[in-house]
Amino acid sequence: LRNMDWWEHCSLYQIYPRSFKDSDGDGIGDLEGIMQELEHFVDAGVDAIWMSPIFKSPMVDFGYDISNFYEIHEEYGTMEQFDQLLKRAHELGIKLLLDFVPNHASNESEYFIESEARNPIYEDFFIWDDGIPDPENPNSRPLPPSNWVSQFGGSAWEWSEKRGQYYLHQFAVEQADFNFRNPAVKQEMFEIMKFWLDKGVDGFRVDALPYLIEADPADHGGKYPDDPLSGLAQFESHQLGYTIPLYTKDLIELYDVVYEWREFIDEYNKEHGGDTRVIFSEGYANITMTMLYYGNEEGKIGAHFPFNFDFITDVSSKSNARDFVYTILKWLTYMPYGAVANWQFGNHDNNRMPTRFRHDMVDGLNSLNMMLPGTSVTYQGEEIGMRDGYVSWEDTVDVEACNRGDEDTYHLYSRDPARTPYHWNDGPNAGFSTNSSTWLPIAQDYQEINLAKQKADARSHYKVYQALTALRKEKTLSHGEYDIRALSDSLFYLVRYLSTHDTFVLLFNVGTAPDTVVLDRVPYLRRPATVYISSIHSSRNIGTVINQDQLVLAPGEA
Ligand code: TEU
Repeated sequence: LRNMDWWEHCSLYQIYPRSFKDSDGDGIGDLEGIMQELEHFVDAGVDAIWMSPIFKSPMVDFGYDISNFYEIHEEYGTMEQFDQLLKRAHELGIKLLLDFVPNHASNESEYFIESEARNPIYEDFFIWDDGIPDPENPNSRPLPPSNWVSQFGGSAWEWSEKRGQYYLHQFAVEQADFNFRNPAVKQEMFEIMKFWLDKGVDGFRVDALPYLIEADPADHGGKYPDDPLSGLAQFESHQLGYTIPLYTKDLIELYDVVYEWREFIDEYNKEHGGDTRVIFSEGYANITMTMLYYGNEEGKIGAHFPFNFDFITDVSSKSNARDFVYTILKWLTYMPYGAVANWQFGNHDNNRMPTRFRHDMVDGLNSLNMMLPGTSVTYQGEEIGMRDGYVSWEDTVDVEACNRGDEDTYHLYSRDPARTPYHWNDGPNAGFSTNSSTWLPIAQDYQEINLAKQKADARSHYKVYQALTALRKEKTLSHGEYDIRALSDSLFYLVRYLSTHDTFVLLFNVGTAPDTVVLDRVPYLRRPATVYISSIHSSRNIGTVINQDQLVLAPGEA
């Protein structure tokens, strides 16, 4: 069997630092808190962690608006604490990846302040434009250069009084888009990566890549071209969906930047030796554009893998077994030959997994995540089946919800419910903080759903999760073949097999009624078989021997 590099089959875990563990009682998670709980990852069987941004930031988008890419945000701790955290993680055998946000910087960054002041070094660091003279009021402020819209609502252009020009922001007004046609910007990005690599980080999750490059006015008669209007234009004005982002998203030039980063990191790996440092790219795009992050037909190589969001975007509680199989095979079919797959059911931008699916599907979904070929990704809390927290309009802090929503509609946009603090135990504030108020409220169900309880219970989501991370050490799961098929609208199987090694079979009833599997229909399933892991509400205990011809699975049972 070939030697696998760590990232090809690891259990990767996303920490949302603001909500993981508060060590100093200010109601906000911090690095020292993560440090104190590092053993959790050893106990859970996690191999690698990626952390949402921890850099200096005014926190308009909770760290995705970075004002200094080389400093630690003061609420999260100090550089010394970061160095210690990295050292301790490595001592425990855990890899640590940072969130690299190259698309934009905070309007409080030195880059932006100097750019706005036309300091020649930074003048072209962002996308600046005069705008279009208003034919009706020639003496008033010009109109925005194009109809481009921000992901967080409203125009993507913001007027700067100081510079007398518009700047582009595809996210919040306070997140100015870098100009990636400027070589100095590209150079700065290498410097930032090098700074953290020199500290010893194991790589980066790279943020918001589809938005990296926009159409060049030079190719459009000197003007920023308008995006075409979508069918929604008649219903909503200047909102997301109003336009089709033809000139602002998925531009082919952006991939060359990613390929250059890969060359850089490969070079770094070669020069420095040690364990491989990696880049995992983030971007919601169609399957073709997503696969280009892996590399292109001309042999260019990009990210070690692009994050696979298909379980987030393509399936939900409304999906049947065939939808699941189709979604899984989609990625495996389009992926370039020899590439590494990855799977995830949630992150800090989307409703939590048990809420988006059903509560009774937690163990089945974690099993699927862990048993598919490639790397599994867990969002903080999925190991204990944490659900969305309720966050009232008054408590809402997500910039997207505040900008796009109002008291009646904010819940359609808010990412806060997936970001409420982690449930360590059933004590005050779920053991997250000693402060009586936390930056987001603690979800009401923390006494039912928390880590301490699940460690004590004979059966729990957490125990299933531990069994799964252990199971992943089997050669069959790292190196084996797969076979996936729907047996009915509600039931599908995933078989992992490898020559003379044990075969592992996942049977999953994603439907809402009991369903029967005829075991002869599951290839490679030899009988008698043994129940190795089962969902917590299953009537089958671990170790149960299956020798009959058919099995009835309860709704959600796996
Ligand atoms: O998200 C990028 C992204 O594609 C967003 O459009 C995402 O789909 C949106 O948040 C959904 O509501 C990344 C980060 O994950 C997100 O937290 C940041 O807000 C965003 O970049 C800007 O940095």
